[in-house]
Amino acid sequence: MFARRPGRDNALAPVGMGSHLDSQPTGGKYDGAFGVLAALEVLRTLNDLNYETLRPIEVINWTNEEGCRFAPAMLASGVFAGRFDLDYALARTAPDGASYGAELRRIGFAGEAEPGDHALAAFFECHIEQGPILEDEGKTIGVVTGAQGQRWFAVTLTGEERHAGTTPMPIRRDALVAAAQLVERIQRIALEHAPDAVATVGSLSVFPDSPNVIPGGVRLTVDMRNPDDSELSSMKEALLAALGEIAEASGVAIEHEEVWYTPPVPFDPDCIGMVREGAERGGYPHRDIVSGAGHDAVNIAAVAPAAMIFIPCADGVSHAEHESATPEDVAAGCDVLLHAVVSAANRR
Ligand code: HGY
Ligand code: MN
Ligand code: MN
Repeated sequence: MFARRPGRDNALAPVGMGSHLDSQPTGGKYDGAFGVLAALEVLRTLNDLNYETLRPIEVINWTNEEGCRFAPAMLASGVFAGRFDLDYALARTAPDGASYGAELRRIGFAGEAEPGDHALAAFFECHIEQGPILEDEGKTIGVVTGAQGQRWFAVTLTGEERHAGTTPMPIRRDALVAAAQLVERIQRIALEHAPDAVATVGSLSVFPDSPNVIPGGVRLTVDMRNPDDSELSSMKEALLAALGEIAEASGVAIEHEEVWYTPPVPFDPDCIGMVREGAERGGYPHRDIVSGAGHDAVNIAAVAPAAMIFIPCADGVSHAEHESATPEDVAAGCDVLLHAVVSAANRR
């Protein structure tokens, strides 16, 4: 969704700013929404000041950033940036069977624009850090220099459903026991790739999910991340080795699909500089930081100069309902966004 404010020369490509409005099942009020509202606040401020930029500027809301209902994450910005084709994205289905395309049509979000025919001169995204670094260091602004790489997997374990009371332990092929061993191995892979690796099994379903049936099937997700691409590959290799070892030892069949790979992405040095100038001009304590979370700006960086502005969040908590940020930090983020966007929009 693009909301456009004309500039003096509307033949020039616009400067975009925004984030996403979708959330997690127990998400907070700031992840995504802060970035879209900050962009709207910049627009309103420019209108209040009757200030005209050379280039048009646009407030952008990217749909399906979280990827928890329709995997993978950052789906719409990925289509915009040509990292996913449109048919692939529209066909993505949720656990309840709904397709992304049908849902977009149902809520009136299915636009007619062709992906790729909307040039951006630059893109800036304001976001809470979603981690503890800025708060721990007493910094108000994170000058985001890039984002770490991610690999997502869907793993299916198939054992044998049998009676929980009559089946002797040695002959069982219990998919949930194999899955439990895998979850522990995945955590060990991250710890073995310290200090920067992270890995999470965030979703796990058991079939037939009955108290007195030995689980015949388990489906689980793996989210692996690392700022270093070769380390991320090494984590993937360790995962594949673990799948083979556990399948061999347990007699449970294990299949996996690599759902998504996004490499570490550096942001644009000029845009980073405009963010840093905005922080300095506002007198905000700031530091460079690499994003641990994925963001739409990471996809947009493939087709336009992009950068991000972080503000602290309480205890570094995000993807949880008690996620919060202070009004002062939110205002500082809006202020730096204003300066970065105006600086970019006044460049021919
Ligand atoms: O998962 C992420 O990094 C983002 O918050 N969607
Ligand atoms: Mn987000
Ligand atoms: Mn998020």
